[in-house]
Amino acid sequence: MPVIRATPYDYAFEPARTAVVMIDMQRDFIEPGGFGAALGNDVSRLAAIVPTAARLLDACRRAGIAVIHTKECHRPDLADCPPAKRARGNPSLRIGEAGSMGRLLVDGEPGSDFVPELAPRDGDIVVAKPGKGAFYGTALGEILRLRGITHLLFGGVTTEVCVQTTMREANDRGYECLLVEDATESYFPAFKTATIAMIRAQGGIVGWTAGSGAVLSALGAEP
Ligand code: TIU
Repeated sequence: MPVIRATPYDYAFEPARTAVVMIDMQRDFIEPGGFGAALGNDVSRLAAIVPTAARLLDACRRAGIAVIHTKECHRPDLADCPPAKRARGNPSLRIGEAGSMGRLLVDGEPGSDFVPELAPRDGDIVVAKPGKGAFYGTALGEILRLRGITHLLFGGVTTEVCVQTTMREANDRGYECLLVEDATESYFPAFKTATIAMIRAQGGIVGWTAGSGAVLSALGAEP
């Protein structure tokens, strides 16, 4: 069984019972003119992890690990968007309003799509989610149950919002969760650091963390 040299201790997993969940690597969060920018964030930091995330997904596919991409988005009629979410932050553009990549955070619009380097491949699974956590309002739990998945590797954006929320949801559901430290990023470096620290504190209260190099070596891939 492969073992990742992780923190706070080694993480052993069976590839056939493991999925990698790449959270919300969408143009709306990573490129200028999208939802992340409308909230006032400097989005330039997030693009830096794209090559690492792509290497991680490729290695997982080769190892027989299921690849799941999530995307935060809403129906075009916004019937699944709580008014409180739409109003939050008094943004320059609200969810559903038109920006340079189409209507913000609306499924099917250019901004809701994945960055091209991380486009889903044949056999990957895409989960559209209306919330920050990927289990809320989605079939993710059923998808994992039908495949007998017990272990989840996480990457994506942003570390302390959708990634952490989803990891906490998964941890409470009994999954063994590991965050790939250099395959996740935040608009706020201190929040990323704090999130990694709080996940693995107290003996791994939410799960494990490891660098992508440790994951790739466990998979027998070139770091
Ligand atoms: N604002 C922010 O940091 N994140 C989000 O709104 N969504 C995700 O993290 N995907």
